[in-house]
Amino acid sequence: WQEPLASGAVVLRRFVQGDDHDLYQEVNNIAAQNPFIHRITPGGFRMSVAMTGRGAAQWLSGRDGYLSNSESLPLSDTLLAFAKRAAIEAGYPDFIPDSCLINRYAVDSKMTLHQDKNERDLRQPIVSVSLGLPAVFLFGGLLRSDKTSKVLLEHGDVVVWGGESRLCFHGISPLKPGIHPLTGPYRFNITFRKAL
Ligand code: MD5
Ligand code: FE
Repeated sequence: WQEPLASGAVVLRRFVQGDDHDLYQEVNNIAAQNPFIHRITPGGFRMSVAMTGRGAAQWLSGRDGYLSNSESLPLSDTLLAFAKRAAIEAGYPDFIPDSCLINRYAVDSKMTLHQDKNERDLRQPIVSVSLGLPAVFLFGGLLRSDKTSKVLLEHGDVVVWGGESRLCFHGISPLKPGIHPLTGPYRFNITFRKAL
């Protein structure tokens, strides 16, 4: 089912359905090639979220910024097809991602309020897939000081962030402990992006 969150942002509840095992396998395939790391923020703090990725998002392996397409490995057909299907469902039929970023949250991992604006064309949406343990998503406005609303994101939920919502401040509250049948003690979030 679709829930409009804001102008340009749509939650596709449980859109993953029976594809959850395949998507989780894709996460593990990517992590086998490019292990999860905890990045250090520009301010010198180790992030509680561990990250990996594929495509232009392989910047995670160390250096800053996105890789060019010629330096990066392509997304698998499974991932590409899934991301495009979600984008179409949300009204973005022209979305062709070139990268996916994968966030792994363990108990107490969180993401503080931020904007995603490293991508070249901010008119392109971001497709975000939640797997495993649930998390409280904090959805703000265009100013850091705008008040935030809370949205529970559960296993299989997909959110497509486009239009006016693309530059909204957002974050994730500290993950509560739990064990999920597919992912164990973790929440994974896959974001599909057109970075270049
Ligand atoms: C997560 N990841 O659950 C989130 C899901 C990230 C990140 O925030 O940067 O890796 S993506 C949420 C998102 C993306 C783009 C715009 C907006 C939210 N928004 O306007 O609220 O790990
Ligand atoms: Fe973000």
